[in-house]
Amino acid sequence: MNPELLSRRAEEAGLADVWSRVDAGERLAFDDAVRLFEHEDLALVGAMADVVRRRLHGARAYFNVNQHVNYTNLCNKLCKFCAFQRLPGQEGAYCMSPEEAADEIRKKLHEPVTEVHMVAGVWPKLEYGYYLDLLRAVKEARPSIHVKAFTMVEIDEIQRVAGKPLDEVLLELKEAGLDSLPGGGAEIFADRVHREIFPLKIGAERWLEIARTAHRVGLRSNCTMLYGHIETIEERVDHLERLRALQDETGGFQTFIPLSFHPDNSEMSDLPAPTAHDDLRTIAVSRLFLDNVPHVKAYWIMLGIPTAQLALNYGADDIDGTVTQERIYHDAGAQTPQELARADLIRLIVDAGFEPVERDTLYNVVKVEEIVA
Ligand code: V47
Repeated sequence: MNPELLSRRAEEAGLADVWSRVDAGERLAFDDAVRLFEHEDLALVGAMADVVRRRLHGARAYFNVNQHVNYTNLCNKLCKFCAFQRLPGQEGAYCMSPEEAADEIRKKLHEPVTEVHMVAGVWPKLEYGYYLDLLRAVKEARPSIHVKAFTMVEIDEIQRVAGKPLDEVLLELKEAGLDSLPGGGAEIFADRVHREIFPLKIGAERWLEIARTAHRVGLRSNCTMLYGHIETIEERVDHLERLRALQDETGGFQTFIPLSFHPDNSEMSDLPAPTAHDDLRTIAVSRLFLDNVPHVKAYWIMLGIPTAQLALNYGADDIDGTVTQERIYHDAGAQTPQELARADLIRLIVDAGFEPVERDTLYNVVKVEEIVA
């Protein structure tokens, strides 16, 4: 939308004050974000986010060539939203040995994979040495791979079994091959939601403390928000505000990934999944509010390909990667394929009108694709 039209539309919609802050590159307040979430004109909110997205990244849309290794689905946290967790003896329960995880990496040696995304359930019987061996085995199988592993929730557990100070544990994991951390496990920071749907898992303070310490020892991470279940709009904005405050302090978050709740096969399967409308709005408001986080990811696995493509016009600049072997969302009913080829990712970005840029995990450019009309 051209700036004059946008300005006029914002005026008519009662959002002139918010638009003037966006236009001037000023920070939005809590109430601004609530108003954007509640405003009926989604296209207008999206157009504002698109201005910010293009200011930061032009027409570039990032992707990477990655693979997922979910090393175990054993978990004692019993989060109500999760369809992936199993207890020992339950059908489908598994735990990979470090060598089995490394086999998953070896299976893809013929493909130009640059990152492994390795997350799993929390299982207290796994010893500290298991996690170190897991990292070493994966790195040995493919020394050039970037290992993005362990959410803050897993790090909390790893520190518990290590019995050492957090910074020491993070440095030892780094030494064993950990390169950065994914953004999961944050869910919604509000205590009310924590108590209600994931009471056994770490809460906001601990999640933020681990992220702060990881950033301090030189590990970058992502950050997430699981939305579309029982949280209120104010609780979403509170979550975004706490992430923004930590980012002001450390600058260690690379990408924000809004995670759209998938209810199937979970204890909350009676709830409807968020609509595409809500997905696009959440991406747009996140882009506008998180002024200090460089990237916003539209994770195609959970949004579906059409919504992920549209999201590139609503503030997102990244669609994640080829993925291969994702299990958390597919157990929760995701209908998307389990992997996309590099060429498919490029095609879907070009079809959406953007310029595909293959990145590594730290957003160094691997390759800018020639766009063939
Ligand atoms: O922490 C679990 C969420 C997260 C469900 O950092 C669910 O690049 C929706 O964090 N419906 C793990 N969400 C995934 C994650 C992630 C994904 C892609 C990229 C990155 C990154 C991180 O998935 C969990 C939890 O918040 N989750 N179950 C569900 N039924």
